[in-house]
Amino acid sequence: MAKIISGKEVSLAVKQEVADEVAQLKNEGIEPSLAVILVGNDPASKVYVNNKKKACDFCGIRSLEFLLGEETTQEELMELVERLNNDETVNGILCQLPLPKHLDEQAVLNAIKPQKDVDAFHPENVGHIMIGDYAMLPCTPSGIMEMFRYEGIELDGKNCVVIGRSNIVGKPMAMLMLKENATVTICHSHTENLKKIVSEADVVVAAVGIPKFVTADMIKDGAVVIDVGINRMEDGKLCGDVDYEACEKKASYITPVPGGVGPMTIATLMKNTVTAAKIQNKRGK
Ligand code: L34
Repeated sequence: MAKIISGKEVSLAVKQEVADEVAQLKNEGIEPSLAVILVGNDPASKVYVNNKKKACDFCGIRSLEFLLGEETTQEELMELVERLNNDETVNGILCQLPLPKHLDEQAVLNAIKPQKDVDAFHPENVGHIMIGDYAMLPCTPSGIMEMFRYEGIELDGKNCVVIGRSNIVGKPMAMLMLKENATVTICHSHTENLKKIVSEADVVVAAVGIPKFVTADMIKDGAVVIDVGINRMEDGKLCGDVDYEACEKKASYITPVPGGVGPMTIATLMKNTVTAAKIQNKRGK
């Protein structure tokens, strides 16, 4: 039986710390603020953006929401980003992904001022992460590292396997675990012998976007299993990339969906917003 790593519990601890720091900053006349841009009507994105707003309220961070129609043009979106870049009262800018198909995602991410890039998706920030010298980290991988720290899970020398190679999760996740001296393997849709590779892992991070992709026969006894997937099933229920019921019997630690990695993504965003506010007010890194 695995120990369940509760994203609710860990994220609450992180958000509490952030709230304390925000209170202190406000005493010094600094009010951290986050602008979130949502384009279109994706129902999942709406839920996530709403959860971000709630977390801002909890932490005392000022939040601005820009809800733009599905038919928004690239030019309009770029203009909004530019306006927020130049607005000194805005510390963090996040454009919720995915964007509608007609919009160029990378162009938008490239336009966000690196100092305000609380997702750490701008090429300049991605570069900092490659080198291992950074102020802000992408929210999901960073939230997962926070879970490891909270539970005292040591990565040094461990065999870590990331399934998925996205710029948002897979690639940065691998870099962060590498920095902790893990031996990291990234698997993806073209990987041969994926099952064998995963079955040798001490830590598995699943970020593929396929319900129950990771089955119990792929998991080593005592492995740590982190589930990044949030798949919406026909019955409206959420399902991760891991066959939770079966893997839970073999793993030493496992994250649930919902209530696992998702809330951590949001807690880390709060942390990054405060970091951005401090940098912009010249209060250290
Ligand atoms: N720019 N786009 C940008 N930054 C991000 O960091 C994200 N991500 C991913 C999608 N697009 C993004 C998020 O915010 C995924 N993500 C995210 C955020 C919050 C939650 C899940 C994913 C979340 O709140 N999850 C809840 C369940 C919510 C529900 O009911 O659907 C949970 O307990 O997992």
